[in-house]
Amino acid sequence: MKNSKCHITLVAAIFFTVFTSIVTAQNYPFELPKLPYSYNALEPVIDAATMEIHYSKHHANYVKNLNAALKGSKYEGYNLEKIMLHAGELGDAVRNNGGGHYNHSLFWNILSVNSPFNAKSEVGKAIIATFGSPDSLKQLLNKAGATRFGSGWAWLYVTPDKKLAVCSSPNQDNPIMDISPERGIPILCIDVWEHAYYLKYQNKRGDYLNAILNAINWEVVNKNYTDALVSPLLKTLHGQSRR
Ligand code: MN3
Repeated sequence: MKNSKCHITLVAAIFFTVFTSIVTAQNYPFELPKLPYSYNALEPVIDAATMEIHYSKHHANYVKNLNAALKGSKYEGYNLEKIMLHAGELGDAVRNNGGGHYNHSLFWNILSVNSPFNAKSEVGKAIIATFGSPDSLKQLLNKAGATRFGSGWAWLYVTPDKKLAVCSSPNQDNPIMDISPERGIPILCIDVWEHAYYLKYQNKRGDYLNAILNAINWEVVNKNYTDALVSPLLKTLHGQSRR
């Protein structure tokens, strides 16, 4: 029993280790990644109907529209990382759908109702050192999401000088993009588009934020954090943001 549990944990760790690089290294034609759990896995925080529509319609459309926008263009050979680093020059269709694909791929992977905050993990220690406590971080993320007018995202990201920071972005923008005023590698994101919560929470974005901030997969966020610290992308962002 102990061995099989250990085996499952190891397989999960390998899966998540390769997630970030797999997504940003993807090339045209882009593909919808497999959802890492069933549609009802996050209930009662996210209902199965919302999850199914969000993943199989919204995310699938970003992938489809990204491929359509790139087809035959001189950017067809760009991987997802390069698309985001040059989002400002590739046109709105590539920027919005490329961001939509990356953001949702990250979002599905950082959610879980069964992976509590661990103060002894690397990201746990960094969060306590930076924000004081996980609750203080949740308040900042809640505020970032609640005050983003219209559609967008709230982010926890690693800055080019390896610090943790919180911001929000409009539409499908993210901190990797050259057009973002805040630059860094995202390690946790919350979708605050109405399509992410309206069926269950209607206009109560604050209730959705309170609920989903207690459904974070902290094991994955820790992995994203330690990966980001040694990622070549962080050096690229450091160079770009100093220009
Ligand atoms: Mn969405």
